[in-house]
Amino acid sequence: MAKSANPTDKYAPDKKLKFTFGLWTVGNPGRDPFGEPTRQKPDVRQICDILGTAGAYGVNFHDNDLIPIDATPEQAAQIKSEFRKGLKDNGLVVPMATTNLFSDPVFKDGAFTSNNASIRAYAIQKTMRAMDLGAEFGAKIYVFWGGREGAESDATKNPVDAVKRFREAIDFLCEYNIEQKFGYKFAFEAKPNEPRGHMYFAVTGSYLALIPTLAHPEMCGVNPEFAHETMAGLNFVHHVAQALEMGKLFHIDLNDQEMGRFDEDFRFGSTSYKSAFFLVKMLEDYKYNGPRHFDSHAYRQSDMQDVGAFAAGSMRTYMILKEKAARWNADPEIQGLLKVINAQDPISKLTKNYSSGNAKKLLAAPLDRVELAKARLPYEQLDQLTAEILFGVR
Ligand code: GCO
Ligand code: MN
Ligand code: MN
Repeated sequence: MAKSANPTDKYAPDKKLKFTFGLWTVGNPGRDPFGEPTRQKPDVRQICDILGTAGAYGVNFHDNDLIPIDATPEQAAQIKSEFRKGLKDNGLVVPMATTNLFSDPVFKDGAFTSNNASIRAYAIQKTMRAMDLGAEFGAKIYVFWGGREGAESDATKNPVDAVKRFREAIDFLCEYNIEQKFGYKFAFEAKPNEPRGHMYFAVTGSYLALIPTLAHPEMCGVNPEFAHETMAGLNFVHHVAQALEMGKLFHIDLNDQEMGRFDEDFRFGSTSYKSAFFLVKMLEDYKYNGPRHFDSHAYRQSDMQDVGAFAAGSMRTYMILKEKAARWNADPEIQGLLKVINAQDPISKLTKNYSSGNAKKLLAAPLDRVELAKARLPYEQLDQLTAEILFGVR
């Protein structure tokens, strides 16, 4: 068995938090659109060993991360048995699986939303087979990232048809899930662009709006990714908040990203300290119980030893931010300020539920806007205290 992380370290990864990585994340060989790989791609066994050593809980995969698209049945069986052994030896589980519907040329214009009906059928068939594969390894969450579901020009595809085609595919696959008794929960992952010029379902909210229109809304939720809303200059924490409040946060992709740049997929917490802090605080405050998946990769300059540091660092940063969040919640000065800014008034009971009596009382209430505007909002003080906790001086 691989050497495990130091258990006396208070920032050692906590298995209860279900930290996971994808085969494609730790296995990323450092290729980018402008350059060839900078490190040798590790095999599944090596990936399991790296993650076991770092103290991860699990590992996820796309069908073709595990089994190359053109593998023979014998090769597939061989890889599966190596992977199974790697998982066992490192105490790793597979909580999530997904389909690669973006790498092969057949998907150059999309999968479920392709204009070509045979390609749409192939995409659904490929997903069914990938669901079988995920189930073989015990996955209970199935992610749908619409990698090529989009367009460069709206002359090429009808965006209303795209929504209808996507829904048809998901409704079909939900029935397959039920019939096969896989027990998957489906988690949709939004992204505004890359690799397409414009991607359908650009933000998490797009999927939250689609879900109630599906045949099995209870089976479907979201998998928001830190980098994706951030790329578009949006506040990721707010998107996660809405999913969480709706009971639809089934999975989360943690990484980092600077606004307005290419799809960086940086190590979690490597650049946006404050957003990462508020994200961790929210996940912990609201007792998010799903996997915390790091969908990121090491810098292109890293060697395999540094990839190990990347994996360990991702989890360690989460543990540190979790501790900072607890410190924030326990800070008497911060708590005092929170009381001041969240002014309470018994009159707010009136708007909890509508009745004509309450409406009458509210209309007659003596609410003086000039007086109300005088209430203190010491937000500078509160934000500075937050910064000091993050800077490690409080
Ligand atoms: C991206 C995406 C992908 C998906 C993954 C799961 O990097 O743009 O986030 O990494 O999460 O393909 O389907
Ligand atoms: Mn991404
Ligand atoms: Mn992702």
